Amino acid sequence: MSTYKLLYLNARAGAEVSRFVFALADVKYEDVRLDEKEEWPKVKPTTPTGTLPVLEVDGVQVPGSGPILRFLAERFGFAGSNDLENLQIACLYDVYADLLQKLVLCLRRRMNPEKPC
Ligand SMILES: N[C@@H](CCC(=O)N[C@@H](CS)C(=O)NCC(=O)O)C(=O)O
Repeated sequence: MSTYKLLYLNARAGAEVSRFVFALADVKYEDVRLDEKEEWPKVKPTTPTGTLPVLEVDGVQVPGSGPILRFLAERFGFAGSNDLENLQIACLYDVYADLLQKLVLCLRRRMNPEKPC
């Protein structure tokens, strides 16, 4: 049986939908939530692209919220049943990712109005 470790910051954002997929599939995984100031700077150089989320599957590290989500959906039976359905799912994810990015920008501006994004 495969082992899974999902690395992200202590936040929902880019890892939450993957966490939902693990929960929906009832598959055990290690949900690693790194402290952004204390832990992440030490872990960052050990990741493939220096960004989170990272999924470790049987010791293989893969970065990218979209690719991770697609992989988990396919592996656990939540992918579309044909290429058109997969395209529609990919489009929905794109809209979600764009909205999330805008939301994060708005929140950052609100928290730090004087600091450029
Ligand atoms: N398009 C990438 C974006 C990755 C990204 O920028 N992740 C942020 C967290 S949402 C990150 O790693 N921030 C910490 C850093 O860049 O050091 C994805 O969706 O995985």
